[in-house]
Amino acid sequence: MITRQKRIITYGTFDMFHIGHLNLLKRLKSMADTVIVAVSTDEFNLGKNKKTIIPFEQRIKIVECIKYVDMVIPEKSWEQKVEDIKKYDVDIFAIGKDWEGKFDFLKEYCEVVYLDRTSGISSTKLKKSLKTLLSIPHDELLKAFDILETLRKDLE
Ligand code: C2G
Repeated sequence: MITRQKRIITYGTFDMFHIGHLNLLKRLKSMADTVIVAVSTDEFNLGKNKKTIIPFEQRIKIVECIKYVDMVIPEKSWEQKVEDIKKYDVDIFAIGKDWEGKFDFLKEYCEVVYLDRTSGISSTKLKKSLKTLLSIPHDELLKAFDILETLRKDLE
């Protein structure tokens, strides 16, 4: 008896793609045969009050190239999830636990799973570190690099 392929969908910004995103997508692939990822457009992110560093066209290309991902679509609105689940015949909706409970209304259409997040990393944290680094005056950074270079040479 041929069992139908199981299909799972998730939604996200995937800005500054990092190990937290990769762990989630890898987990999805272990849960289903087909992994569909809806990547938030820049316009949709403005509605989430999320300013992305990497533009949508690049974010969706990066996600598309992840070996665990079978298909990518744009996430343009909060309302599209029900339509997507029907259109792509989805069995499971999955997303990180930071959204726990927010999408229970989808249980009417498919299984809803909230997955553990990867601790210690987030696009917000990466942006903050980048901002701190960029706020250091240029000459101070050069001084720091000189010191590091001297230390490196001493250790040779
Ligand atoms: N994630 C994770 N561990 C992290 C960071 C993120 O597991 N350290 C997961 C999130 O829980 C989410 C996915 O990676 O399931 C994408 O994270 P974001 O890009 O931050 O997604 P978000 O902006 O929250 O968009 O309609 C739903 C929204 O579009 C979700």
